[in-house]
Amino acid sequence: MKLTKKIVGLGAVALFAIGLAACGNDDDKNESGGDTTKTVGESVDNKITGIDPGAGIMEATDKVLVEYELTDWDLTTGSSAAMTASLKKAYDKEQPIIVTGWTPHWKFAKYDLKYLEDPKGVYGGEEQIRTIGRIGLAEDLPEAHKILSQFNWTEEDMGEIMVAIQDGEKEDVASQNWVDANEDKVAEWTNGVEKVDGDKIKLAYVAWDSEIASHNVMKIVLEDMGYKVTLTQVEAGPLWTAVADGSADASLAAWMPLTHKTYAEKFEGKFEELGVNMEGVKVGLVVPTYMDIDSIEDLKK
Ligand code: PBE
Repeated sequence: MKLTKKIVGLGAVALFAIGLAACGNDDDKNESGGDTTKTVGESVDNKITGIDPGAGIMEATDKVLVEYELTDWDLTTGSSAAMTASLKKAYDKEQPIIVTGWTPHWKFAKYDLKYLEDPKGVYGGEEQIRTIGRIGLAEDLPEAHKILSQFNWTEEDMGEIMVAIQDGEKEDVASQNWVDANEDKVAEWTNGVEKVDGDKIKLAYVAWDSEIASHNVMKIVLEDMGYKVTLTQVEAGPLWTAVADGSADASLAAWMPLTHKTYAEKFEGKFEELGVNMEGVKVGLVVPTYMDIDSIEDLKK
């Protein structure tokens, strides 16, 4: 990732970009992040704060515990919102915490955080977010199929919406503001598409901050093209099942090639890949920069 490229714009966008630039930066250690006589494990009760059990990052983190021989460690389950609440609580008191984290996410704009290095590569490298559709979508809803296939944006785009929502803006308002300010981008997605007259389409998503932003934007774009759009919020497993059995038309939430590999393999042949909607995304273990550790290997000490 070219870090300089990330530092663009002003305000929330710049903050967000700087947050991204800080990923993997290991020369910004501050305080020790807790009692120096304790090991990292002792300082966090051998606990990694996870999210919803169906998330790909949870499966990968279970694998991390095995591969790095962190046998006496636990990964707690909860939700994306509970994870960020725990992170805030710890961060405000400068207490140690280890969370399952991902980019793009507003937490890098709000807090000084870093990814722990993953020398074994369990979390993979740069991931992509891909759009998936049910079999038959191209025939049944060709205009939507085209929009969904043409949809792609950047971490900075998504970051603007996530930060606005985190700052208290309603999801639909933050998304509408972005759409209004980015007509050129939206015009690329709708290029060559005819308006429809109230056709129904159902998009499935998980309540991850990144996916809340993307699905709310797509809802507005499809509505502006004449669709009646339903957003259904589900867990990751039911999301893939819904696209595979046709009860949802599409989702913008397929993190590949690694994060959702198990789902993609399970439903192989039962969905259509409609293209990459974002490049260079990432998942891993994230800690505040005040913690004096750099690598997942350091958790063993
Ligand atoms: N996430 C955000 C998801 C994909 C999007 C990293 C939490 C996951 O782990 O499945």
